[in-house]
Amino acid sequence: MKKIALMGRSEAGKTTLTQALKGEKIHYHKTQYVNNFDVIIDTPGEYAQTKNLGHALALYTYEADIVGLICSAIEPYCLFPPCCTCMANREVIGIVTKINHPEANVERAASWLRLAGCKKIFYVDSKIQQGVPEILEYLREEGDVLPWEKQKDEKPQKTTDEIQ
Ligand SMILES: Nc1nc2c(ncn2[C@@H]2O[C@H](COP(=O)(O)OP(=O)(O)OP(=O)(O)O)[C@@H](O)[C@H]2O)c(=O)[nH]1
Ligand SMILES: [Mg+2]
Repeated sequence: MKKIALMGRSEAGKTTLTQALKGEKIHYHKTQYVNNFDVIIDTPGEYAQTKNLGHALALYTYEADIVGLICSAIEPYCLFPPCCTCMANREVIGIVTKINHPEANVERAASWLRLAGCKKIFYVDSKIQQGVPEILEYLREEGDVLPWEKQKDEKPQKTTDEIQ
C-alpha cells in the first residue's frame, strides 16, 4: 500500500478513517500525538490548527507517498488556504467525511478541498465503511491483496468429518 498522511482539523474524522482503513472496530480516541503507522500517518487536528505545529505536518509529508486533506461535511469554514497543496511535493488528495450527517454540506466541503488544490476527492462515512474501499483501491500497490479479495480467495474450512 502507498503510505498516506491524514491532515485536518480536530474532529474532522482522521482517526475514525484510520480505523476504517485498517478494518478496526470504530471507537473514539482523541489523537494526542502523531501516530506513524505502517501505511497511515494519523495526525492530531491541533497540528493543522496551529501555525508552528503546521510546519511539523509539512515534515511528515516526506514520510508519506500521498497526503490526504480531510474536511468533514459539517465544517463551518475551511482550514486549508487556497492552493496550499503546492507546499507538498507529494500527491495531495481530498477526503470529505461525515457525508451522511443530517447537516452535511458535501459539495461545499468538496469545493473547499478543490480550492486548496486537490484534484481527486473521496467521499466517506467511515462509520459504515462507505467510500473506504475506494480509498484502499487508490492506495493499493502491485501485489497488495485487499481485505474483500482475501475473503473471496480463502477456501472454506474443511469440517472434521471431511478431514477424517
Ligand atoms: N458518522 C460519522 N461520524 C464520523 C465520521 N468520521 C468521524 N466521525 C465522528 O466524529 C468524531 C471525531 O472523529 P475523530 O476521527 O476522532 O476525529 P479526528 O480528526 O481524529 O480528531 P483529532 O484526533 O482531535 O484530530 C467521532 O465521534 C467520530 O465517531 C464519519 O465519516 N461518519
Ligand atoms: Mg484523531
